[in-house]
Amino acid sequence: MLCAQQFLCYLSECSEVGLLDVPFKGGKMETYSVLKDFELNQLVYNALSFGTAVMLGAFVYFLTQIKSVAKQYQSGVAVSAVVVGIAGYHYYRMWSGWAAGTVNEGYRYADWLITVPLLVIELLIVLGVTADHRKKLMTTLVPATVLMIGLGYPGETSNSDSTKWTFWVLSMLPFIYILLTLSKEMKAAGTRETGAVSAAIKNATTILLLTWLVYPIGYLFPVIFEAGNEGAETARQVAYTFADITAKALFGLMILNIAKARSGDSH
Ligand code: RET
Repeated sequence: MLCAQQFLCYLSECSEVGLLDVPFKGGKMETYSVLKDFELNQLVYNALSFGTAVMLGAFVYFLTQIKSVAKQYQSGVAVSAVVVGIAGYHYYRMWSGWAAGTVNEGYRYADWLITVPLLVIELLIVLGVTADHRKKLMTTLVPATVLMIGLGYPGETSNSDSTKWTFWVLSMLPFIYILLTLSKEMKAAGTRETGAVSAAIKNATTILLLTWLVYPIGYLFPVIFEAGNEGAETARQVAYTFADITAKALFGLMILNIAKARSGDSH
């Protein structure tokens, strides 16, 4: 069944069907897929493709919005554009790798390593904290994000449950610190402000807390289910992808909302 489908696809060159990007080797068709289950493999392929499309679309949109906010918030929107631009590139690489039958978790972690500190920075730009306080927050929060992602990688790429748990616990320490610090700052900013600005900050807080929680849970899927379970691997990939879309593109929109609400009087 799969072979017939692939052959038809090959004839009609319908290369958008992930598994069916069929390399032709030595007169014999070879297919490469990460997961043996066709449906699950296709689901991850589609999620990664969707992620690429959303990130690149959001990149163009944020670029068009930079000038729509007051000068002091423009860099916040520009950073949002940089974040989804970098993610669009990494998603493209993950998607095309998956289509070729390979997974390189390095792209995901390289992406986080660059974009998570940037997300923190874009938030601090529109939050309205004093320049001094912002600097202080950045000097602890940015290293904490790097530590969180750096400690997650060895666990993510290990096959041993005990290694995975060890690095999960280690990575949770900076994670908890970051979430507590950011939610405290956001709560304070929400109360300091009134009206549309306060509402926009509260929305951004909810999105941030909910989506960031997905990551440490998604990481544990292959530990909770047995290693190599294809359903768990699919769930992990899909969870990370949707969390990334929310944490970068939707959160970017929230940042834009805050910046626009703040620009209301002055722009
Ligand atoms: C890891 C390892 C296991 C423990 C924890 C993790 C946290 C990851 C987070 C990633 C956030 C990424 C974002 C990307 C969006 O651009 C590394 C999975 C706590 C919180 C926000």
